[in-house]
Amino acid sequence: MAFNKGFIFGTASASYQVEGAYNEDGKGLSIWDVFSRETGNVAHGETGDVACDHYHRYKEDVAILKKLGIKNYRFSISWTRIFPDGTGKVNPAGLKFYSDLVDELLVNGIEPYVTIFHWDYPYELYKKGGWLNDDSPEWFLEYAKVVVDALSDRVKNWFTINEPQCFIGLGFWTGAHAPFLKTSDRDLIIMTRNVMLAHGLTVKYIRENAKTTPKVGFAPIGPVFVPENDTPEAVEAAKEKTFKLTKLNMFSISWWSDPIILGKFPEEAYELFGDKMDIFSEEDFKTIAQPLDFYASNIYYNDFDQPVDPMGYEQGAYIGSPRTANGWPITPDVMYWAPKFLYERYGLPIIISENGMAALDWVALDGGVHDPNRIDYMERYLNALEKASDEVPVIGYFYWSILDNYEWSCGYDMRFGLVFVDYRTQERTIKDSGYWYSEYIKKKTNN
Ligand code: GCO
Repeated sequence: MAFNKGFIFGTASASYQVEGAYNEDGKGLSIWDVFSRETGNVAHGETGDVACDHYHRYKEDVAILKKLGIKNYRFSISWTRIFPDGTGKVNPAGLKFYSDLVDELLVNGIEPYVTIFHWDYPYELYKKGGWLNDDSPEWFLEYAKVVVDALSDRVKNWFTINEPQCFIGLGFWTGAHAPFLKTSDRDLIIMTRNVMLAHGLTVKYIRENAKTTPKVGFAPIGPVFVPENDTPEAVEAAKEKTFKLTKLNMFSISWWSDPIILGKFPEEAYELFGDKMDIFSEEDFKTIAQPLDFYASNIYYNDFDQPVDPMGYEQGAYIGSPRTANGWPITPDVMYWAPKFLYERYGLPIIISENGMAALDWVALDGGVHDPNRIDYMERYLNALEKASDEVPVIGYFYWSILDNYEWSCGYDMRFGLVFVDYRTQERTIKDSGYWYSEYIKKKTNN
């Protein structure tokens, strides 16, 4: 059992969650800047105004990556740093920040992996209808072009969008994330189309215009079912449940990934939503289904049939079951089954673009941050991934996240980092898990 040679070990982050400097150097407002501060949306009313102050401290943060020997870093670009109004006039200072960050990474021997959009949608465009507006794919392309033109001489690896499941599903379906809305099926389907077109147009642009040969994909989530036992029947049943649409499910894998990779929706989409699906033309699918270099997936735990059990335990939990600080079940087997199922369906090399856990970490009397639970979590998930990589091509793993950061509507309570951040002073302390991951990478890349 071993990861392939050249396996990509990295960590991930996202602009709104770490950067802060929300209104500096010409940056415009995103929907997170605006809606996080409205009463009742986010725990303790916290915002990303300052976050980890990464905008000013990126050199220190890159130095930490280097010290830990983490040679791949996934981060996202804040659209409104580049286009304060979403389209129109470019803000050179915003572009310079990312160009400097890329340089800093490269000088330190760290490969940049750029996510073009990780949820911080421009407020000015939201006011024009956002993803509901049929101009929205072109707005996205206008933004993506500027990013690609400026960075693709140095950046080779691209994720167009992060988790459409969440920025549409949580943003407009369950109402748990900005802009905290619950919209109609019709609107959700229109938004789906525009997001997919934005992705497709951007992939095409990158392929045709990047200054170095690019590797392109996107980063959906993977709510995967795990077989109840080892029999072929159980494996088949789990696979079927993983990809089957039984209702309008904004979190589904097949709803988003089938059109993007296979060029069509699963049959059930047409049975379930009838003529609401007519907005998709043959031409659309040609734009949407651009060839990709990998299938990335953010994976934290497997899906369960029973969302809430009679005792009120959600998602497969039972009395005293292992859970992370935000209540997510710890299910390492998903790291074995997900790559297998996803590879079988989509036929692309697999990257785990996020995996990690929240814990209630603190700085101990001896000045360290001791998080044996996270080390155990990582070891279990990585073992399962390594086992999968013997059977299907798995090419990378990004731990979420390098720093503790702003966990969206949970505010700062949930600490996912390999590095502890004291938000009062911005002091960083590498956790035991950070040192552990460093040793792990060394060991596994020397194999
Ligand atoms: C996501 C996002 C990250 C989260 C992380 C932990 O996957 O939800 O990409 O921004 O912070 O997943 O919830």
